Amino acid sequence: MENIYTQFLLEGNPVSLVRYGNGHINDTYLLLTDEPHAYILQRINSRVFSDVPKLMDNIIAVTNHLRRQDDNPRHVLTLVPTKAGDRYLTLETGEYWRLYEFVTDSICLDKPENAHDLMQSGVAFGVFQNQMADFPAQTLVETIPHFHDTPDRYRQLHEAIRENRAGRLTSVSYELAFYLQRESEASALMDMCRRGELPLRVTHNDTKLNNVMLDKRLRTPLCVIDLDTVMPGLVANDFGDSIRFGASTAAEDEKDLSKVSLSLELLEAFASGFLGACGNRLTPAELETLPLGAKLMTLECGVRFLTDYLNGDTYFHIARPEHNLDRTRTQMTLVEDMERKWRDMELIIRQAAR
Ligand code: ADP
Ligand code: GN1
Ligand code: MG
Repeated sequence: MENIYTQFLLEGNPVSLVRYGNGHINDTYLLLTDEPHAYILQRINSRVFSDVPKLMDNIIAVTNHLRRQDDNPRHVLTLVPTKAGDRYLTLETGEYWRLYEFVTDSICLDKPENAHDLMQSGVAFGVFQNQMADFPAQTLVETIPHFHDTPDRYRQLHEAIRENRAGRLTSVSYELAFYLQRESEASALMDMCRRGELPLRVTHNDTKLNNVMLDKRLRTPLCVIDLDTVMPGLVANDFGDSIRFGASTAAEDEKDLSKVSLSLELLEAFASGFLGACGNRLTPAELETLPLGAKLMTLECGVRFLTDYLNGDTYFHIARPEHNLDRTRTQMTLVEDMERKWRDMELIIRQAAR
């Protein structure tokens, strides 16, 4: 790895390099130096992202735009150039590497310790929504086409069923039945968008709590990270993915499903943080779709985990053989709990919107 990081313009001498974080897509490392200066080194997943140079153009454009509005270095992801003057490293092997400044004095959470943490992540994504509102969306490349096209995710699930590449089909009949029962609901948001009832905005599209950095001491938002999927999209999806991940009472891969439920307190916290930061931008129709965003993002993510399990775990990083199946099941439990709590979800979100 030395041949990778020494090609970047580092401050200080590297002293250690370790695998870092819990992202499911890129290979991420923490690089420490003998200066008080740390970096995040990433191999970009070029199986998932078919055009990495265009993806990096997106990130450069988005971070430049954010920096023009707030130049505090802790508030925007900062790429460190290579010694050759490039914004990222391209190897002859076809690998792409990038180096980010480690956001100083920050923490990144996989689980909120309390409602305040989740509220602050809502503020971070709401501020991001505001800061990107005047960005020319049509200049962004779709880094993953049909990323939150839930019916297309079902199409991919059907393909995985037909191919049964890992020979796991018969072992997941219960889970499959659950997801197929809800297939007719999958297109609701896409249909509204097609009918012109919802605006396409610049959205983050991967609004998990662990894609936000908070100040280590104050637990206030610093910046939004993981900008690989910033694309035109629906605000309900950004809202919904945060709820799916952050307002669950258990981890995304919890094995004990009795621990998994939707916390209405956490939903309220995220909604008030997010809507407090960007609510007045949203149309009445968008506000009405936020509960649906939470349910469809959870359903869609479950479909994606199940598809990947059937395909033999080729997309999401896994740490154990049944990892994607465990994730599939937590999303089912969460969807069911949202169905039970639907009225309360609507009331809480309407209240927060006021
Ligand atoms: P993935 O697409 O695999 O999720 P991320 O870009 O989200 O990759 O990075 C994975 C993890 O690395 C994050 O969840 C966070 O913990 C950490 N991380 C990424 N970028 C930074 C940064 N600039 N400063 C501090 N931590 C970071
Ligand atoms: C991936 O990269 P990461 O871990 O932040 C995935 C998201 C999923 C999420 C599920 C590019 O996010 O879409 O919702 O896992 N990112 C991509 O945890 O597919
Ligand atoms: Mg991430």
